[in-house]
Amino acid sequence: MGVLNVTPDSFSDGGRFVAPERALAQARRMVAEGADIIDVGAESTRPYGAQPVTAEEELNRLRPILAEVVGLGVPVSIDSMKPAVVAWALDSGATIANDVWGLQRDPAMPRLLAERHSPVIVMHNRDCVDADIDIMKDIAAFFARSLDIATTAGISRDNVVLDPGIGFGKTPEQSLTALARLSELRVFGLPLLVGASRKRFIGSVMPSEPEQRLGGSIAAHLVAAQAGARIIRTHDVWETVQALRVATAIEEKR
Ligand code: HH2
Repeated sequence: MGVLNVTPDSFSDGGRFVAPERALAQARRMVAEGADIIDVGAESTRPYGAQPVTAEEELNRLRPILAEVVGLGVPVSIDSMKPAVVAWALDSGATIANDVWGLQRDPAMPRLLAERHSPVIVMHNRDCVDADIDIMKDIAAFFARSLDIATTAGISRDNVVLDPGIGFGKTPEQSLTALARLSELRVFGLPLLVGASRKRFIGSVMPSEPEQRLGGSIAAHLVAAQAGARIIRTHDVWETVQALRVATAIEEKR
């Protein structure tokens, strides 16, 4: 899954793809490099310094590009926590909802996704970081709650992908733990998505700016894939696809 942020303030690529022609060029490039899904976001969810935006502003950022990204021929997911934005994106050809609040922020979200029979990425999140909790217990309890909400709303379990939300409501240590113990989340029997790309926990292991974290991102994504992640969310598609394919080719010789 290649990340396309049409935002001025995303933590690693804010402002780079706000101009529609740049956004489209980046989407085309990611598809050519091997992305199977493009995840389009118009609001930064970074833990510090993100500017909350209205649904209207998100739509203004998405309108010039979404249909053309859909036209590239790979499934498009919409990274938004606002049901109005997700509804518009699904009407415009996006086919997957990426909800960084795991159906738990706005009750209109599960209703909408049930109505549209839309696949949904349920990501773990927390309002407050708490270094003292067992993060795996918290993630599992959150997923159980999201799945209850999904069932009640009429969302088919087959349409749910689970994501531990690396860097969301977690200390860097907890993000590392979530990656180390990812395979425990296989008990839900659902596909797992991991997005570690350029995130802060990498800088906690080796101090670096987001654009200097490609090596750490690839290491985290290979570990995640080996633990069972089926979808990897990345800003650096070519390098990530290459790493995953080489790891798979080696694995096949075992
Ligand atoms: N991470 C980010 C945003 N959306 N969605 C899912 N499902 N999983 C993630 O790990 C995830 C996500 C943060 O990365 P990015 O989009 O680059 O930054 P920003 O939120 O600042 O735009």
